[in-house]
Amino acid sequence: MTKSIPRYLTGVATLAIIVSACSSAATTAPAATTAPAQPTQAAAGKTYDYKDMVVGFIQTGSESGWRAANTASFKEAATTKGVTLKFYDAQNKLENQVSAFHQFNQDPSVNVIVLAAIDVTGYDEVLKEAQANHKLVVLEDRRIDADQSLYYTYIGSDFIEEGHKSAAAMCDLLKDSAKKNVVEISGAVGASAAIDRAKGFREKMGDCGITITATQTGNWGVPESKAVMEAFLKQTHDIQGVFAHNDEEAIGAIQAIKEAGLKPGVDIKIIGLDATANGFKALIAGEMNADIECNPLLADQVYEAALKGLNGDTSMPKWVPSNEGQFFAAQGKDALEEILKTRKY
Ligand code: GYE
Repeated sequence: MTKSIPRYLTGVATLAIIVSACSSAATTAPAATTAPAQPTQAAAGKTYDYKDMVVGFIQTGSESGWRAANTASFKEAATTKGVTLKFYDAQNKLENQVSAFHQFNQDPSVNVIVLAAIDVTGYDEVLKEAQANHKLVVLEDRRIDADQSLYYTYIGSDFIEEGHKSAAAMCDLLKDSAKKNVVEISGAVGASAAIDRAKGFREKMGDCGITITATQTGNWGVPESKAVMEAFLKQTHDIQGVFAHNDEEAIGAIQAIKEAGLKPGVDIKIIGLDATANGFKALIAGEMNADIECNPLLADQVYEAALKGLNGDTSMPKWVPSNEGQFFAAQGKDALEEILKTRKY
């Protein structure tokens, strides 16, 4: 039974999907075939184990250190648990994610689909298709604006809370500054991480009278964020702080500030997000003042949740927020170097 697939779903030709763990390596998408097996609770009496789990994993792309750590956690945990992982890198294109999702829906071997959503919308059709094909869907990293009945659970950070923490940290950094003009280098437009961090920061910035005087996306990357900060500095040097939505964006801003003859972390306070190794190095150098952690190591929680779902567990909450901390240059070089030694990303 071949379904008529919407035009935009046929746009992208065969997708490159990397298969790993206990099945032999292959690199091309499985062809769409007849109606898939019925994995979840429908398979009465069957108790699933990790070796029965075939996961179609739809990653955003490879845009940052955080993303690399997130991808590595899924590949490593799949090998450790014996999960068959079909990994797809969407190169940060929504249409690629939707096409891969459709292909996994049509793949009879896949019983779990994990999505790290590039955007908050655009997945309803393939989510409904997954439900019709008895695929268990787990969201990781980023939330989406879809009916919760269309996915099993979401495991990811409270990005609004990260925005709150960022504003509180900036308020503290600017407590002795008469002026509190802050520029924002935001994440990719449409990403829940960017939308919610921006919202959280704005909810708390009024506590100390911070004003966001300029905002623009740096698309999670160093070079683009450097160019954004150069443009901000061309406009004015009356900037007391930078709120960057991830470490790469903060590092781009730091480079531009230095090239403008100013001292990052001193003349202009810098806050980053993720707390990756590169973020720590900027903290240790005193060029970044605060780094709000966002945990990329989500694979174990996601696979555990998926196994519960395959075995019919209906007690799983719809959102499992990650546990996260924050780090400050003020903690001192030695202390931060000790912490850095203990971190996996
Ligand atoms: O902050 C950024 C990555 O979704 C939390 O995406 C993630 C964000 C992270 O590109 O570095």
